[in-house]
Parts: sequence; structure tokens; C-alpha cells
Amino acid sequence: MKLYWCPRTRAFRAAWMLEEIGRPYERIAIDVRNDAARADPAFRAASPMGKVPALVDGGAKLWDSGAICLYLADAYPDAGLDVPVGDPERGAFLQWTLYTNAVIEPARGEKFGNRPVNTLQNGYGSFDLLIATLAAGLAPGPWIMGGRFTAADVLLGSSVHFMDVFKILPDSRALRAYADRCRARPAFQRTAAFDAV
Ligand SMILES: N[C@@H](CCC(=O)N[C@@H](CS)C(=O)NCC(=O)O)C(=O)O
Repeated sequence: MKLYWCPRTRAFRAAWMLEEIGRPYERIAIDVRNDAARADPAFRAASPMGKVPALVDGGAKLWDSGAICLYLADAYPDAGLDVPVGDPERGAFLQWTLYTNAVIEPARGEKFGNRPVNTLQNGYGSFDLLIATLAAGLAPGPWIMGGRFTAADVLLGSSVHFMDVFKILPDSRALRAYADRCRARPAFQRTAAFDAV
């Protein structure tokens, strides 16, 4: 497997997921802040939009962090990060696995860009609604799927961690405790160690 990656980007999510899976992979650094590096033909073949992360696994090419985490969870079930088709919790797993890119990403834009709140028109609702919904989902804990840590936690945990780093995480005891649980995982710590180059 090859992961096209750049430190301090959304590629963190895919790298953490691969560290959780524990299979060998090649991490190829692409400086996405440099146009010449982004033009690399092998990278562009893997990532048509020139963005990281991108994953190549045999014939599979994926260039979205949410799709990569879901793909890896399903493709490598031995790692126990999936909720398989047929499991009664599969629907909830899909819902929360898609939540980062479908809801948190655009809602963060509202927060950073000071955009007006319009819960009716915005598919993501609002930043406050995102936080309240996530905190309620995590209330039973310790993970979003209860006792099992899954790919959904890699995506949500990365988001909560970076909201904290960028100082937009509201003062929520549930979300802070969740971020701490994620940061305590050895795979997170390995990822953070090479991400902070
Ligand atoms: N939806 C994508 C977004 C990826 C994305 O925007 N990555 C940024 C880095 S955080 C990037 O590669 N930007 C380079 C560019 O667009 O020029 C995902 O989550 O994988």
C-alpha cells in the first residue's frame, strides 16, 4: 500500500488509520504547499485533484480521507475497525464515518469564515448543531460505536483533536475526554510523532 501524505494536513486521518491497521505501507511525502511537488505525475495519477491523502492499494485508488478510512476498515477486517454489512450497527457506523467530511468539514468553514448560520439551507446544519449532535452521540462512550473503536473514531477523533489544536473546540467535557482517549492510543501517538516533522 502507498499513502501520499503531507504533515499537518487531512492526511493525518489516513496515516492514523493505517497505523491502527498495522500492515506495512509506504508513506510518500508530497508537499502540497508546493505546486511543483503537487505536479508529480505518479501523485497526480493517484490523486486527480492533487490533494492529500491519497491511497493506492493494488488496483484501488482513493483520494478522500473518509473514503480511505471506510475502504481500509472493510478491506482489512482483521484489524477490527469495521462494522460489517449485516451487523445491526452498520447503519450507525456509516452515519458516523461520513460525519467528518459531510458535516464537520463544512461546519468548520462556518466557524473559521464567520459565515452566517442558516441551519435550514446548510446541509451540515451549523457548527453548534454539529457539536451538540457529536457530544450526544459520544455520551454513552467510550467510542462513537460504544465499546468498539472503529474507523469512525479515527475520523471523528482526528477532527476533535484538530479543532482543539486550532482552538475552536467548545468547552465540552465529553469532547475533551474523547480527544484524550484518542491521543492515548499508541497508533495515534506514532502518527503524531511523524506528523510533527
Ligand atoms: N476531501 C479531501 C480534502 C483533502 C484536502 O483538501 N487536502 C488538502 C490538505 S489538508 C490539500 O491537499 N490541499 C492541497 C491543494 O488543494 O492544493 C479529504 O478529506 O481527503
